Amino acid sequence: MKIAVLGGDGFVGWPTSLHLSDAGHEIHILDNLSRRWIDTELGVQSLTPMDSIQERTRIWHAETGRRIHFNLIDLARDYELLKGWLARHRPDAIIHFAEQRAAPYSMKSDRHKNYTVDNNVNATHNLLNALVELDLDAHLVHLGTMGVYGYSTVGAAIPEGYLPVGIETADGRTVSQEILYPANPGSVYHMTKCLDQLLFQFYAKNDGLRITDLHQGIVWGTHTEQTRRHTQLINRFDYDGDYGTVLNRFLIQAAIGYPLTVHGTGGQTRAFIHIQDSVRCIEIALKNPPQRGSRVEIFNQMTETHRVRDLAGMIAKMTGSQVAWLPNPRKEAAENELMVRNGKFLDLGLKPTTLGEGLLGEIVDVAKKYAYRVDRSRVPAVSAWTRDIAAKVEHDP
Ligand code: USQ
Repeated sequence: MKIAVLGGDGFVGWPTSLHLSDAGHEIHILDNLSRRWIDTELGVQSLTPMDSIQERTRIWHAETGRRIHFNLIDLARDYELLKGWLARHRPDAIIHFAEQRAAPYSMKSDRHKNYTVDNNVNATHNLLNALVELDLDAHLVHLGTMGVYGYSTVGAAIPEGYLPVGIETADGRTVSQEILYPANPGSVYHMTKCLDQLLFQFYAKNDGLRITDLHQGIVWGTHTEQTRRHTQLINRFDYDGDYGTVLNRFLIQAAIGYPLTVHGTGGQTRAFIHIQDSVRCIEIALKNPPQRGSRVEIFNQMTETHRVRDLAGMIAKMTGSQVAWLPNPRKEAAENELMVRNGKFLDLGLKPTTLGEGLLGEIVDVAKKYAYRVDRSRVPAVSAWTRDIAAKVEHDP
């Protein structure tokens, strides 16, 4: 297939591009390199040294003989460029990762909230709009988030996207219907993914676009089979308080002797998936497109759930690290249960990579190798969800 990977320079986009290129697909990355600019804005860098996208693709070609094409396009701002590119190339499938993905970054200031909404919602809408205008029947696979469901304290099993409900009619009968699971975002970033869902629902219904939305949990790990092939193919690995995600942060903190930063009681339960499984899921989704005219296909892309304090306890035991119990900069339930249905990917052949398989140690080793690149002052998470919380966090950082 000819596949456009929008946001193919990012943490999941890059290993996905390599994985699909390796599987024989023709890959075209479209990216505005905003993630690299945000590093510059925040004054942080990936733990792992990353080369330019052009250099990465050159190395991939030297290693494998396969080409990955790169196009500098801003989906949210350059509608005509995007449309022109799609008109010329008419890809069979499009994978959409091109969104600002960090919840803390999206809550940093009014400017960051505006940026996240403008960037994410416009990027998605520009893409859908162009597909209709060009009468392009490419299968669109979008990287969404488990966070669209919210983290209620009830703990009822979360279905894959749709919830059956019974509605009473005027004549007293009850009719059943499946609706999009009620959105309950926990940050401006998560809210943009909820808005994406509505855009997808409309364009699938109105124009028959074929869309798959992947509700992904928190990704951990850094290497995949392909990024291991050459040091310059290495994936990015974030540790800072905005972009570093919880399990990867704990592993890096353990490697540099920094107390593990648990927010609040650590009673938050979240869904997780290893980066290798993430790229496999995307490939499985590509192989199983919905029919034209059917509703948006939704998968829960996660393999296990864990409580934050249990993860900290496991890593502390493994590495001898201390745990720091910090005031929570976020507005979120202190404790929640989480049960998630993920049978669709399992039925299609996904074999989950779980936490206990020695991979945690490998990640600590990667982190130790590059520990000299860590700026310890950038480890604390300082973006607060409200002014009141900011005042508390500043008082007791
Ligand atoms: N947390 C800590 N200590 C830390 C960092 C985080 O206790 O040092 C806690 C947070 O308070 C939160 C949980 O860990 O309760 C998860 O935080 P996270 O930063 O690992 O994940 P999140 O902000 O939810 O976002 C990440 C990705 C996002 C993706 C989402 C999937 O950045 O792109 O959509 O995970 S999910 O969480 O399932 O919505």
